[in-house]
Amino acid sequence: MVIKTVELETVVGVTTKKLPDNKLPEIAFAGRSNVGKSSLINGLLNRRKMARVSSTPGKTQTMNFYNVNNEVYFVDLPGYGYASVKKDFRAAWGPMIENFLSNSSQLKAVFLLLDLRRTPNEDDKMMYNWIVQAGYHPIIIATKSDKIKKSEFTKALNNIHDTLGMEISKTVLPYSALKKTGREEILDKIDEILYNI
Ligand SMILES: Nc1nc2c(ncn2[C@@H]2O[C@H](COP(=O)(O)OP(=O)(O)OP(=O)(O)O)[C@@H](O)[C@H]2O)c(=O)[nH]1
Ligand SMILES: [Mg+2]
Repeated sequence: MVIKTVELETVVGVTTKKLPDNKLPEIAFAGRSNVGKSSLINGLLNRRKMARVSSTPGKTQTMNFYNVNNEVYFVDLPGYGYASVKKDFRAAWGPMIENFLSNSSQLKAVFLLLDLRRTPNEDDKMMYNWIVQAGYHPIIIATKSDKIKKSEFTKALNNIHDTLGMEISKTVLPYSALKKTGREEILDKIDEILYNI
C-alpha cells in the first residue's frame, strides 16, 4: 500500500457517540495508553504530526477515523489502562469501543498493540477478548522494538503469545516508531486484509 492522501475525517467522542456510516473498509488500532498507537499511525502514514503523540498517557480520548487514499480508514482508538482514566474508560469508552467492534459493518481487522518489553496485563487480555468476542482475530503489533536487543526478541514475542494464550501460528509483528522497522510488514498485512493478496 502506497500512502497518497490522508485526512482526519471523523472524530467520535463519548458525547458524540454516533459512529460514522462509512462506505470504505476500516482497520482499527487498539492498545493500552502510551503503547504507541498514534506513533504507529503517523509512521504508517508517513506524517509526523497527523495523530497526536504524547509522553503523557491518555492523549487520544476519541476514536479518530483517518481516511487514507479514499481507500480505507485507519481508526485510532482511545488507549486504556491509564490510572486516571481507568474508571471513565470502563464507563464510557469501553462500551463505545465494544459497540464499534461489534456493530461496524465496514471493520475488516483489528490490530492490538502491545509493548514488546512487557507481559500483557489484565487490561490487554480484556481488549484481546473483546476483539475475539466481536468476531475478529486480533493481529498483534509489538511496539517499541528499538528498546530491546534483537537477541531478546524471540523470548519477548513468545511471552506475549503465551500470556494471551494465542495459537502459535498467529504472528506478532514487531514495530519501532523510532526506527520505522516493521512498517512494510504491517502495510503488507493491511493489503492482504483488504485485497486478499
Ligand atoms: N522508543 C520508542 N518510543 C515510542 C515508540 N512508539 C511510541 N513511543 C513513545 O511513546 C509515547 C506514547 O506514544 P503515543 O503514540 O502517543 O501512544 P498512544 O498509544 O497513542 O497513547 P494514548 O493516545 O495515550 O492512548 C510517546 O512519547 C512516543 O514518542 C517506539 O516505537 N519506540
Ligand atoms: Mg494516541
